[in-house]
Amino acid sequence: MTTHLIPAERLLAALPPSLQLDAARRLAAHEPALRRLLAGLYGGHPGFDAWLGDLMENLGQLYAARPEGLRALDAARAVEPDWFLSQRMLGYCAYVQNFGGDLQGVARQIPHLQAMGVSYLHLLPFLRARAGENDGGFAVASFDEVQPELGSNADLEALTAQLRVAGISLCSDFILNHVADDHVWAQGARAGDAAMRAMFHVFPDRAMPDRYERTLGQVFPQVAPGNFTQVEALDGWVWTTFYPYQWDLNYANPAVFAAMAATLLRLANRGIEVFRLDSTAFLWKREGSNCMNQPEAHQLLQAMRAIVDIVAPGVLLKAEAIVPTRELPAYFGSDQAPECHIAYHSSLMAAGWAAMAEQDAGLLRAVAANTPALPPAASWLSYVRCHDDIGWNVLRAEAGADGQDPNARLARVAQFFAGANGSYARGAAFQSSDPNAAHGSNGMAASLAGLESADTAGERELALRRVLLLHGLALSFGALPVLYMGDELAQTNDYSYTARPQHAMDSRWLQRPRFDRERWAVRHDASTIPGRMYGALRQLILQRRRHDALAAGAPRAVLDAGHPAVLSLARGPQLLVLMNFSGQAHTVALDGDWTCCQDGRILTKETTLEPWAMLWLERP
Ligand code: OTU
Repeated sequence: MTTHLIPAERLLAALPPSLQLDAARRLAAHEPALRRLLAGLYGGHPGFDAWLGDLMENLGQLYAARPEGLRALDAARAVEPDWFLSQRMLGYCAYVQNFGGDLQGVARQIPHLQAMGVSYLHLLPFLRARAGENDGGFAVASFDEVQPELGSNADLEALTAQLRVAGISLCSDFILNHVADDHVWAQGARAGDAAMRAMFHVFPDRAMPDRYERTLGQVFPQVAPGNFTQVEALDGWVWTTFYPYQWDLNYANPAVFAAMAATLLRLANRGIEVFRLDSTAFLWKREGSNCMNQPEAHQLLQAMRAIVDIVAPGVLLKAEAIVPTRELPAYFGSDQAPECHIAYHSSLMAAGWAAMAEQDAGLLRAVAANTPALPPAASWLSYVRCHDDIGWNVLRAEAGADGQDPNARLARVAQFFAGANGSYARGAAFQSSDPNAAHGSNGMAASLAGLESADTAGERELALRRVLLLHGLALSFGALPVLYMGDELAQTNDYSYTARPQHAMDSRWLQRPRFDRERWAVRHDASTIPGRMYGALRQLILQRRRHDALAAGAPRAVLDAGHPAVLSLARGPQLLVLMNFSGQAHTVALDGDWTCCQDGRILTKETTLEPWAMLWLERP
């Protein structure tokens, strides 16, 4: 035993001499912050020093176990820490089962990803999930096993290695807010193990839950109302922010933090390069608050980042915090305490859809104005759709800023996407418990944009323009854009979930179809809808790669286009993106000459944007 050593030395002692010099450098850079953060969170616990020493020794073992190839990746990334800000970065997100059948099948799809220029693949949850209902894999039973139908750990390691060779980073969800009720910790808690019970927030009666509920929100108000679940074997109530079978972890307990940090590093050592930190906003509970975005949640993430910077510095952390725009910048941390490298810009995503429904880009302009520039090695993540609903509540502040009633306004947007009043959209309202307020909307992008309801070639054309408009926004805003599987082929809603009892109550399954191989087969045929979509999207992707001005960190300014429906986005002095969010043509004045990136036309003085059209212009 080496317990006589100070904590940092216990990390070094676990390493072979060949790794110690590097490790000492990384410790010098990050260990003081780590110690300060952990002392702030857990310093009051008896035995804190011994706990910290054990943690550092465990980190040392995981450091020593990091495979050679990944250590080389760490070194390469250290030389170029802003590598993921390039306009050549392109993400793609898919379910393993829908995209490739299993992990080996995903590996066979690598050529498809390369053809699109993808350099980042987010595979939705593939670790062993709860038996039965499991929220699409977001109820994890074991972080150390792959879901058996999807493959093995060997398949996972083989896939990450193949992707690395292809220049594609694998991103995996790291579901750190909760575990499934059949995870060993939950089983232990139910069996009466006190240490396991302490991994969760368990209350003997309704006294505390009722006090917390006064200020808590609800994520699934219809199918999973309330935030606590009574469990007979616990003889009490356990905190369950999401579904009743997803038990929130108690990060006030240092054992939870230490175990989850080690879990993340074990996965990193299998070759996962980016972790999508699921539900990061919810990690810390405070009575009298909505228990989101608490300062301690940020300290936890900063501590996790310091650990990654010491043990696996090539790894990126991505915040999935679906919160109002003003709460987002905090997820990047500060110079002294960096936090996540990447954060979902869900307000931007939602505002794009709202602009489409309102035929007015006002919400987009407001969100862009509230979006600060980021530190040098940090990036927003932009997207058009994902596996979740489009949550409208993140837009409340912007939607109410000009004196409008934000609830009524966002409810109208949600109704629009549910097809109300003859709208072209084919989607579903999600979890709206109050008909006068908005929660979220579900549906594939193409269906929401009118492709499913289109009867004529003209209507189909407009629907395609609308889907491309939102993709153009995601590709040009200055972010890491992530495409959602199926959108590249304009796949529409999948209604089959209604026949599956374990999915029928959750309309997010509308947007979780299988990869459509028939559409893929005709992707180069411009006489087909998938071919039109794929071809036009590829053109945008290729255009984006050509322009340094479109990199995530390059400057961005929203200009006045002279019409509320038109968004004018300047990316430095040389590049201008014009987007018409309305069904009317609009003429926009131009200063000086511009060349249209799409067709090489020279434009002077003004240009007319057709309904739902978009132009990318560069200085000649
Ligand atoms: C995340 O999402 C996942 O993306 C969902 O698929 C999971 O169901 C959920 O966590 C539980 O693991 O609040 O900030 O409104 O946006 O559930 C994280 C629906 C979240 C999702 C919401 C969400």
